[in-house]
Amino acid sequence: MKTKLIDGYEYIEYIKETYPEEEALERSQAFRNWMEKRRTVRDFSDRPVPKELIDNVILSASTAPSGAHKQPWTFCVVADPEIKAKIRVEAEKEEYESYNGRMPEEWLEALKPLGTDWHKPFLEIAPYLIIVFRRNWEPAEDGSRKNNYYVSESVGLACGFLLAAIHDAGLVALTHTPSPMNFLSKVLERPENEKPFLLIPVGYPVDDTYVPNITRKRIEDIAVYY
Ligand code: IYR
Repeated sequence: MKTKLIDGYEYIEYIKETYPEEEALERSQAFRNWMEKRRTVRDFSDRPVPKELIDNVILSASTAPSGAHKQPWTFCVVADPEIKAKIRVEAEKEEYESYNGRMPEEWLEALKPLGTDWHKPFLEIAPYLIIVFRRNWEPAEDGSRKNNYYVSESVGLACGFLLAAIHDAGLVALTHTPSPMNFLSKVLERPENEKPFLLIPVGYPVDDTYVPNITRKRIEDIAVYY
């Protein structure tokens, strides 16, 4: 490994990952086609998932860039049926209130094609719940708080990487946002520097799975070239 000191800090040689144009085009098309197949799934099978798969997708998520490379995330992985049941009870309590008064009519209308409601059986059926926490700061030895930076952006990126890794492993996921979700800090006894960010059930889909017939925006709708 080639190394170099710059301003007193060690740098390592970056091993380039570049391709001839034609190969790059093929790869980008293949990657795009594969990403197009990813879908949010709500109907999970209880088929077990090896823990090593979960370790790997979390490690892939943790390759995401983060503010000042602070990696301000914690992935809590829940397989324990009792904890899953507790989470379901608490989530459904909040979701019931949301769907019955807290969410405005326009929001409920927007969700209708997706078929969501306050029932969250997947919280008990999916073999794993990955609850992603954002670490707003780090506790220092002397009791003070060390800052993290761009925490939302960083954790959002890590969650994106996580979903891609889950898809790559042949698993499915659901980005669930019970609201408010502070109950997760209590149930999982998380320290005060961590706040829940996303709850992601992971597993295999049931045999006969249907997902909403949605389309994705075209390049003209999402990109502006200058
Ligand atoms: N948190 C609720 C509602 C919900 C909100 C959005 I925006 C969605 O895309 C889907 C659901 C729930 O999880 O059901």
